[in-house]
Amino acid sequence: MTQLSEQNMASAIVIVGLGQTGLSCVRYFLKQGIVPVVVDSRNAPPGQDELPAQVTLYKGGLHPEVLLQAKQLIVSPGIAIATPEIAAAQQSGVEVIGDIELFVRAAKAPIIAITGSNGKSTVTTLVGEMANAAGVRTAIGGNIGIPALDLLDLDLRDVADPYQLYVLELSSFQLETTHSLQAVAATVLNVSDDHLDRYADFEAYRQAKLLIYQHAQTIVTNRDDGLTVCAKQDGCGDAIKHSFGEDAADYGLIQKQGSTWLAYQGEGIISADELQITGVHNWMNALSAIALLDAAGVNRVKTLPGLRKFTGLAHRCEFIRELNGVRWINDTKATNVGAALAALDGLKSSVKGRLYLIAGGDGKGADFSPLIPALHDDIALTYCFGKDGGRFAALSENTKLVDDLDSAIAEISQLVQPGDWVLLSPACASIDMYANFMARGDHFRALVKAL
Ligand code: UMA
Ligand code: ADP
Repeated sequence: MTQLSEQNMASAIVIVGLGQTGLSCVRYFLKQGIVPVVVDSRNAPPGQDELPAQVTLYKGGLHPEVLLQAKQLIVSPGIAIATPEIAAAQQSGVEVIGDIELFVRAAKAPIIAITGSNGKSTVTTLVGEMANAAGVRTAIGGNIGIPALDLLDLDLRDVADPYQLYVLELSSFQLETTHSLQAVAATVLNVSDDHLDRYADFEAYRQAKLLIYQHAQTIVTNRDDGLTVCAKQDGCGDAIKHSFGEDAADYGLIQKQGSTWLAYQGEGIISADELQITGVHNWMNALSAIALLDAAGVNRVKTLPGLRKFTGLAHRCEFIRELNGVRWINDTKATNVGAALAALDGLKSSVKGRLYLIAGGDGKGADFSPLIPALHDDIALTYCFGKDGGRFAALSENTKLVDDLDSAIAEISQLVQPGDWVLLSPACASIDMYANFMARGDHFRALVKAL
């Protein structure tokens, strides 16, 4: 472990966590001539090989002696600010913020801010593509996997052509350490059980999400999910309010010329038939994107080519192949119950034969019971694996517990008939068996392609 030196102990800026976020914070400070120090609880944090030599890393613990002497802690989203060492520093007067707070203090363009339990990455990408289609130079980042501070780079290097709009996907963890966000438009897309291993209860998780509305110019809520609605006491009394939903009010759906249309206050904007993304949940994603861009003042007509072209993201209800009349779908990004339910609801009307589900992994403390009706009604058989595979298998008699994805696919491939579909939509995180959800999806794809 690195020894504390007098010089490093004097560092005012301490970055807690050396993942993607920590490294982006290091780059940000070094560009301004400030040398931070980094603390990480792990013995071998992932980014240590990329850390510039002048930055000292204290690893193998959270080193309270380093945290207590700091002026500012920049805490990575993977670490709870309630962690005793961080809470103690905060109580002694050290400022505790996250990378998004640094970003919003420095950003020179308006910010569209997006959170929710599901659909964040889809809507963030879609808003970015629609804004760019309209000729607005737009950058997307945040929880989507592009650290927000890295987006500021281009502004500094290329001041002649700076970004005109930022679109940030924000997690509840990031919102907890952000205080100065003043989004031009903010949305909570939906709220369902997630990350209950990190929060005292569901309401605490929801309240963290609602922080996105604070000081926003316009807020966009989901009419079909009352949990996204912000009350005055949640800090959004003065914001302009819009909503999206399946009825015809405000941003909604109407029937026109025999088709479903996405509409604003009853006026059709675009027919759902023109979209390449499918399922009602994706129509809601598109409506929220339109509402956010309207609020940001982007010319709606010019954004629509971006919406028409959008084919969705990999790992979200991604079609892998059709083999002997059987369709194989990768929805590894369904890391919670709400996302798996949306996939089952969205796909079931298209399945001509039977649907096989593959689920399980780390359930993050969630209650799986909302899935019970779907497991009985819509699914031929559910194969379960991973840390919470047993808990999943107990939900229904229609389930089979297997060791891993390889066994699930090997067994299912012997059972399927033409017209059947096989869906990986785990309702769980992947970290018990994979580096991340993408590795799980890549494994599924490779196994299915090898059939
Ligand atoms: N960790 C330690 N000790 C430390 C620091 C971190 O054990 O001292 C662990 C954390 O508990 C966590 C892991 O390291 O399990 C990664 O945490 P991190 O904060 O270092 O993560 P980053 O690599 O910086 O990635 C984070 C987001 N990760 C989390 O919030 C856990 C990424 O979202 C995000 O893309 C990235 O910043 C850029 O903004 C990922 C995620 O899973 C995709 N997010 C959750 C979600 O979407 O459900 C919220
Ligand atoms: P997030 O970034 O919030 O995890 P993604 O866009 O990556 O969201 O999608 C994650 C999962 O949620 C996928 O399985 C996808 O099919 C599902 N999903 C996408 N949009 C919605 C929505 N509006 N409501 C519920 N589930 C959704």
